[in-house]
Amino acid sequence: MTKSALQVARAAYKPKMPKALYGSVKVEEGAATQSIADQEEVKKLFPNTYGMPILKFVESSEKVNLPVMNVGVILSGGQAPGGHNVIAGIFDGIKSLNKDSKIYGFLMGPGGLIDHKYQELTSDIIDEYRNTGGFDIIGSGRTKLETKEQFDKGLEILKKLDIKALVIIGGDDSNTNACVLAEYYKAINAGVQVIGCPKTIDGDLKNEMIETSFGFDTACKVYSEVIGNIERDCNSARKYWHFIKLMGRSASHIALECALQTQPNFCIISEEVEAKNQSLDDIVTEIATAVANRAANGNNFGTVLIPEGLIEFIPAMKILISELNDFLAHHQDEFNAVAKDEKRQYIIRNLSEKNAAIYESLPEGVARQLTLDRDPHGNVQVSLIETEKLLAEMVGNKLAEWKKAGKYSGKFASQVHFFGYEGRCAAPSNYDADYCYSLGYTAAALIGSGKTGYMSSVRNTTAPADQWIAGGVPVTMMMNMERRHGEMKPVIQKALVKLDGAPFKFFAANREKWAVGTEYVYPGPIQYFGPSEVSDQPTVTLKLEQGK
Ligand code: FBP
Repeated sequence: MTKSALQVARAAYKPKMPKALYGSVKVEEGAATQSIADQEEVKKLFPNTYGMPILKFVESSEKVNLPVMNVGVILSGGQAPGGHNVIAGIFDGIKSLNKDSKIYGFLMGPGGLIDHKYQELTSDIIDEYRNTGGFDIIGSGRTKLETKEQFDKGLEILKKLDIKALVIIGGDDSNTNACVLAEYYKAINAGVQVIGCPKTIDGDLKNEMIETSFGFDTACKVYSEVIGNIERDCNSARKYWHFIKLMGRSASHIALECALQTQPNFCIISEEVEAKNQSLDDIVTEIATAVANRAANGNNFGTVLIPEGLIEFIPAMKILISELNDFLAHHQDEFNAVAKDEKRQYIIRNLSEKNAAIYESLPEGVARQLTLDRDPHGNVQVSLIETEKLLAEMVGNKLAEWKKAGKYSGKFASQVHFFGYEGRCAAPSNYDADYCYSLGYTAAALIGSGKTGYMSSVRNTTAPADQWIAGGVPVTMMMNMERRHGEMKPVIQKALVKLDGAPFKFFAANREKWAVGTEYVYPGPIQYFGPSEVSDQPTVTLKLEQGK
């Protein structure tokens, strides 16, 4: 592999860790825990892993030398910067407990465990990937690990490789499944511990004990750099409104963090749209008003940030999508037989009156996407809907109406962008490099302490790394019961943007000023070297959440 100059220099970076992890550690156990809701139901489903205490690792003078403990690792779901450092941290941590322990990576996600596809990760391989972005060391995948057959199939290869612990690096669903697996292996006395690590750029796997999911920091910094560049471009040319969609599936954490970093003229927060029961037209009117207000000051340019999951948070769109899903599930063949230019009218004729009116108001392209792009379960793939184009087009139409009515006299030209994949494999920021390595090292300490059903937790991360607190949180503690595919299931509760939380409140208190003025902030590219106040900054979200 030809390496860039940055990659070569970055390979030498030594991630910072909580002070306690540098030598031998001992575990301090807190009080027994319970799930955040539905305690009785969750307890019944996890008789062996429910109620365990929160753990904290503290320095110890005792020398530990544990027996050989081979460990398996799985990267699950979408890429997030820092995954390689989690694996490096596990590797170094496990070797510190016994140098003869081995690490095996299961290839291309949880599917690798089921299909027995794996690779031993030796020190040469690990060294090639330290502080790099991507998940390419072993690949990732979205196979769900959830059935007994899969668990048993996995156990065969774990036994063959004498693996005593499995670390699943994934988001809320993967960690839920990791916990189900931990419970199952404990119930059948399989002798395999299961530990989770919190991953996802979306930032929606967080709670009292998990401050943030790894990758969120780097991805937001990458997007904010480019948003800042666009802001500067639009403030230079003064002729475009830029509509920028940001990845993040459902929660708007990424859009909010980027807004906090770059102070755009407008940022939609899906959770607020839902809480205010806003329609698509309400959102379009709000943006058009911002455009008109700026135009009145001679500023025919601006930036709008749009969270990827917006469509599903607009209550009326949610109802429309649900009716479309049901209708097409039963009439797909009939729909396929309709001539291309008749399809739109066919849908309008067959929807309920209210939904037909909403559908009719949508621009052609989006209406088509709602009926065409469906996943294997028959659901609309909302992430493929080009909301940035939809809003740019609808705002343009609204302004044209206002112009006719003499209510607006500015000029409106738009550009659209979608930032997502370009942030998922960036070289991890110092924050993510340190956080991930610490998460991995903590996972190794949890394994060394014989724990299962825990998620690796590193807290107090707005302080310098030596003051970070490493420990473990029982996964059952984060669970509640939710309806999934028509059945009540125990799942880790997804963290959406809290409208009464400090990051949103800060945004809400400033957004009017940012809408009218041109108060852009240009964060520039991630800095891997240099003064700590430039290169070691955590996200604004985290700082505000921790009152800093
Ligand atoms: P994870 O939750 O698995 O980390 O995935 C995050 C994400 O990047 C979302 O933001 C996005 O909607 C989705 O993955 C895209 O998935 P894919 O890589 O399959 O296109």
